[in-house]
Amino acid sequence: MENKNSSLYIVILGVLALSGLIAYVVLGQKDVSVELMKSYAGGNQASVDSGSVWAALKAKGLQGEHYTLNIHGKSDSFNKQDCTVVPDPVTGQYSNNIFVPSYSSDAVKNQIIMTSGNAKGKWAATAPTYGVRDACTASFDGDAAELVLPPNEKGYYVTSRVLGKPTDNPEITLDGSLMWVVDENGNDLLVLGLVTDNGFQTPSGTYSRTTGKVKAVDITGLFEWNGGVCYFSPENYCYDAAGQYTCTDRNTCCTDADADGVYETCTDPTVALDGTESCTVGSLIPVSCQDYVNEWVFNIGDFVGYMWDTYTDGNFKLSNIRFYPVR
Ligand SMILES: [Ca+2]
Ligand SMILES: [Ca+2]
Repeated sequence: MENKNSSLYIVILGVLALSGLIAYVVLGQKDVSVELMKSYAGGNQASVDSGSVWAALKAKGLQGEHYTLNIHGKSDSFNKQDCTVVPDPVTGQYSNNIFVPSYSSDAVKNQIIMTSGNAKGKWAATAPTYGVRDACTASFDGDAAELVLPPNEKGYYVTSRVLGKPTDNPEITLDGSLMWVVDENGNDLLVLGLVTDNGFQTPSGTYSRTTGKVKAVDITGLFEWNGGVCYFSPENYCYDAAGQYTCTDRNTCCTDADADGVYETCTDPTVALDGTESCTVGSLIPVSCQDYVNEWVFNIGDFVGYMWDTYTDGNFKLSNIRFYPVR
């Protein structure tokens, strides 16, 4: 979330400009209403049936509102000045370009961190602006690239197309992992052990430039998360559309040693023979636990970090990734 070079003035100007512009400029590529089916396999926030969205998008020639991310493959002689991202002073918009090496070496991890959150949450209420905050992976500037994706309640349908000359069989592998799951009070539920990660629908995928016409492929599964999360505040996570409570309650022993409202550690309580729970360290705190099946990964916390380890080969030049908001 670093925004190293912008002054407060630019931020304020950007926010004002953006409220109007986002819808018309970034998302302004004609509206296509994508009809969605929901699957009720589990969790309170039913996952999207990718198949029906895909079919509807294909029928429309993959037009429709979306955000674009271009991942460019570059050689070592790439101009490192392009790593610094400054929002447009007039529109407040950020770029949509990220730079990775055309050929990955095993020595350097080239990572793209994507941040977003639950659409009902506190972080979402800050109206985060889509775009790249750090354009380069570690090969070029020593640390990960960063992208911010505005929260959307039903998530996004995500596609990828690998472009460029097919001669050398360019390809990119994306390997996803969860980085942090922070609640509205700043507790990192992942660090506190309150996240049980069963993995992504598609943990990793390799995408190649095929010969002939480039086809978009569905990569939504890279963002569909399976597992359980326990929350201190259940309101944004534990109620279905009909208002029914869908979480399971239990207790945990948590410590807030410096009394700043953020827990540093949580452990399981000790259970006596009569079922009474107690804590050797910390206080007994109730938590509400949700089981997710193929949930849009950014819905599981107020502020969530998800990362791609990227691996490229075959003189990789460009992958065009599109995030179509599901309505
Ligand atoms: Ca970087
Ligand atoms: Ca604390």
